[in-house]
Amino acid sequence: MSSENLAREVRELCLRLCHKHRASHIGGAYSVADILAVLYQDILEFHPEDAGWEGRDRLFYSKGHACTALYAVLEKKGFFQNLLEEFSVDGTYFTSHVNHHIPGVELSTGSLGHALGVACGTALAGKTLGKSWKSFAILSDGELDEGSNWEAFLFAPQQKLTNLCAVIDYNKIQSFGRIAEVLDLEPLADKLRAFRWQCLEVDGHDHQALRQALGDFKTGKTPGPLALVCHTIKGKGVSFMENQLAWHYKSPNDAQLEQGLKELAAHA
Ligand SMILES: Cc1ncc(C[n+]2csc(CCOP(=O)(O)OP(=O)(O)O)c2C)c(N)n1
Ligand SMILES: [Mg+2]
Repeated sequence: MSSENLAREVRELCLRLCHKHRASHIGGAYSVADILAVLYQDILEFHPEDAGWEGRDRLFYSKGHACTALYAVLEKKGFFQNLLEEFSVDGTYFTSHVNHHIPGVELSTGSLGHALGVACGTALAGKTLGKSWKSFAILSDGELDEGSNWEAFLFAPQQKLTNLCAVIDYNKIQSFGRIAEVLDLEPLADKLRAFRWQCLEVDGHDHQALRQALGDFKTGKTPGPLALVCHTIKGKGVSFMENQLAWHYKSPNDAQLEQGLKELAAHA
């Protein structure tokens, strides 16, 4: 399957999950869907039947509120089944913020600002032990308001973590407004470079650009610590959700489900 098709299937499943279980955060799931699809289709090494395989690349998904996108891609890649039935149901592990009891999930997240520090520690362990696997963290832009991220941004170059990549889903919207209005991050790339990171900027919905940048990191052509700033659109893929703050919270009703599925299918 192509990463483009995987991303479309992930978006369809996110929509069904949020509709069926009255769940939130589809906007942030849609901004990161292409990033996850490229990573899981073309970049990361893993074995779904042996999720804890020692040689796997480690992906730490910091924006745990947008759990549907990660759960959907893991199910599509064969880590588990029955997500649509079990999501957010009492007694299952499919909590509505990311849960590490689920096969393929490295770290429980939802309290923002934690995954980059853990990814740093894991990268340091891998480097110390001479392992070839890589450590990735996926961050949202609003969560960069958390100071813990900036401690990790300081730490990684000091430790020469060439095996660490921070992927930033820069969708320009957080929970109560636009990033530029709530707490501006600009000039983000310059800040990261001043912290002595390699920093690349890409269109986070352009699969070829994502594949190139992430592939060069994975093969060692672009050594880390690498910050990949992905310019994205919150709600990308369904017209009435795009760039709309309300879709941080809303769950689709029956008519919105139908309309969304129609729009996603049109891109097949
Ligand atoms: C430590 C912490 N503070 C506050 C929240 C509440 N919260 C949930 S999502 C969110 C921000 C969402 O915006 P962003 O981080 O940009 O995520 P995305 O746009 O990718 O959905 C906040 C503040 C939280 N989850 N964790
Ligand atoms: Mg955001």
